[in-house]
Amino acid sequence: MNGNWVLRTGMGLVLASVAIATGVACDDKAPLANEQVPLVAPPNVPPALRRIPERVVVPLEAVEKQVEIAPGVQYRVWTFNGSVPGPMIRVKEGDSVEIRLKNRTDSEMTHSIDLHAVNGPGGGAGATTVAPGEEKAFEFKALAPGLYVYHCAAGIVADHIANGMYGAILVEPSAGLPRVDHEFYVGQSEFYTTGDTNEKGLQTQDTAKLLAENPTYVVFNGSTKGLAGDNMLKAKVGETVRIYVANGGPNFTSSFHVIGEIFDKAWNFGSFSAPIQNVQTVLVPPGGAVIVQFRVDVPGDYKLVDHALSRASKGGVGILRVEGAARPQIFDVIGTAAAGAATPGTSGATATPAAVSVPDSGTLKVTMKDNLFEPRAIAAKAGQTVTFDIPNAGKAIHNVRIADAAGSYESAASVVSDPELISPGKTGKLTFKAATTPGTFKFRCDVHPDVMTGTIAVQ
Ligand SMILES: [Cu+2]
Repeated sequence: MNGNWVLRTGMGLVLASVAIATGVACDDKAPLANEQVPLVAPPNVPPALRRIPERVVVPLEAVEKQVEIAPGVQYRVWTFNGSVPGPMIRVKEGDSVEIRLKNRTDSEMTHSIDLHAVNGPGGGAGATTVAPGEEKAFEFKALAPGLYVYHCAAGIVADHIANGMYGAILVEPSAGLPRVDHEFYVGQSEFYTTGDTNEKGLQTQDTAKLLAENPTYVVFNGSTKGLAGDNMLKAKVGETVRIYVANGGPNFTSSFHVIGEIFDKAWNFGSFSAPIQNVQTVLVPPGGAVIVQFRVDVPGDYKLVDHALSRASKGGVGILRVEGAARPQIFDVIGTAAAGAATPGTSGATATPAAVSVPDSGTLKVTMKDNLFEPRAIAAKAGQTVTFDIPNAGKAIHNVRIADAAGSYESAASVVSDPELISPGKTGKLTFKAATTPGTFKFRCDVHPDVMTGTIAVQ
């Protein structure tokens, strides 16, 4: 949401129409317009384009800034226009595209841009190598439709990409693309930090890990929360979703997969030749892209992952939340009505195991295994100060978050374990004061919200 919205003036369309009407050729020497393309930060995608090629201007800025790449983990990213990945650039087949790259005066590094959509030396990198405070530009003809990666190509290139300098440029085919309900832009990339995964504080790049291709984080859209929490993707039952997936790498090929969905269509390697159909997982190489499209049929949370799933514990999990009415003719859990265990805290008393009471000391061990808590039904006394000791005995990262009195995990009144994400073998803590009046509170693991749930009955 923090990208630039450079508004289209409409002038381009008018001039282009005049040119066609009067038979003026759309060649490089007679540019039709100098319209700035709209640039929006991920996961947003700029709107579909006019049908007539134009001359367009893409204003980019190299911005170095400190951001949070995981809860409590700060890192100085290098970016195009302030986001990781940089904004998705959308141009039309046949457009003449002027790329302007300005390097902010407060930058420490020289940067550049190599766009894989360019036919020309270095993809434009040589023409745009800019020291702090400099601005340079070049122009290219968007000859071939497709989804392409762009990246900084200054210095040690892997270094600049691993710090966040990559993005996607869509060269829309002349005939346009079929309309869908939602278009999203997802970038996968790695961070190589001196500290271990989830080690808090300001981290710097670990060059040895970078050269060994041993990342500390593998993330979507620049952080472990790039597509989760406030940044999760949303759609409604019956809608169509298209995702433009770009892999900055710099090193890992992504086995991109949406858990619980089948891609109705996938345009492999970002090429708009005939799509393949009914695909489970697509390969997205570093410096490459894929477009996937599917209809969501059943409500629920769908996880976006790199199916090399060890990477999920390094942050690479996103959420697509689908809302709407259940479709039991497509997906039905047998016996849900009787068990009720899927919604703890409501009518699930008969299926929930006997509650374990918090001792008078107030401290209770709540062990996190992969996919469940033990115990998961807990009883506490009204007003009691309770501390959960939370060892992670599983192989995945987990946490514990207790919902607020209204059952919401999103509100500020929900309480979360410390650390917020607990690695396998580590132990977290969560101290809270039980409500002063009886009631039932839900808790869950934010990473596995569908399966790792429990209840605290305040008596
Ligand atoms: Cu750079």
